[in-house]
Amino acid sequence: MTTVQEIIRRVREESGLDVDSATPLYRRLQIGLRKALEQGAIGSEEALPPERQLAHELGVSRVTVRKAIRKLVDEGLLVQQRGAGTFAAARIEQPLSKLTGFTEDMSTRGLSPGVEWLDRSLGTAMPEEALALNLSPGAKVSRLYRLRLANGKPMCIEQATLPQDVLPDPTVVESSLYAVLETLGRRPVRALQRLRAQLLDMEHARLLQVEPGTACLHIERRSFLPEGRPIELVRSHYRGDSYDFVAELRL
Ligand code: 16G
Repeated sequence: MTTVQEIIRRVREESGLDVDSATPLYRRLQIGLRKALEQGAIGSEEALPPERQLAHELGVSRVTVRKAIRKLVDEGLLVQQRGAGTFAAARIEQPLSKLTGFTEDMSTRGLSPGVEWLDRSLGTAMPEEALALNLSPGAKVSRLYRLRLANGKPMCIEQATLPQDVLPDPTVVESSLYAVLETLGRRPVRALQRLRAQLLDMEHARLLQVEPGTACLHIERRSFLPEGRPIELVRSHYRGDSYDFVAELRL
């Protein structure tokens, strides 16, 4: 937990409020607060110093503070609770060692999972999909393209490809793919994931409701049945400000 003075010092440093600049003060404060949040100077679910104190110590008006905060609430980085104050939005901690699905992950956290379908279709495997899923060129595949939400907030975009003999009809997936695979007796038991940082393009940024060029976490997952057959290739873009992937390491 950072002290109020330390938070204010970091925000002042990152905002460049004393520098001559054509950028409006609220915008500079918004950038400074965002950086303090991204760098962890204001931790997950930690309270922001009161508006009045921020305005006083940073030498700006309360209107400026309020405007910067409102912008960050719109970005999903801050949440306001009536009568209690403003807090850094909670980050989701996702262990990297358990093979679970999004619906299950959100439900165990008491969050309500949501989905916005962008596409559910049948098609022909592209070369990299055929390679990842051990299919012959031209094999039929089911594709699922969706925006996933937690309590209505966009969390990630997922593009999944499965062999058609594993998932014959993609439209049967309403909310959880893993629940459907379970009923088909084809739930994966193992997966390989590759994570890397990426900058969001216009389309993905729009869907995730962040500025284009914002950093995200790109994850590629290949999941396998008990006998070793790869049955799922998923490429996801996670909002960088909402997720922590946590791995336990042992000697
Ligand atoms: C997770 C998986 C994704 C899987 C989905 C199933 C990662 C990076 N991705 O989002 O591969 O298809 O869960 O979730 O964890 P569902 O059962 O809710 O459709």
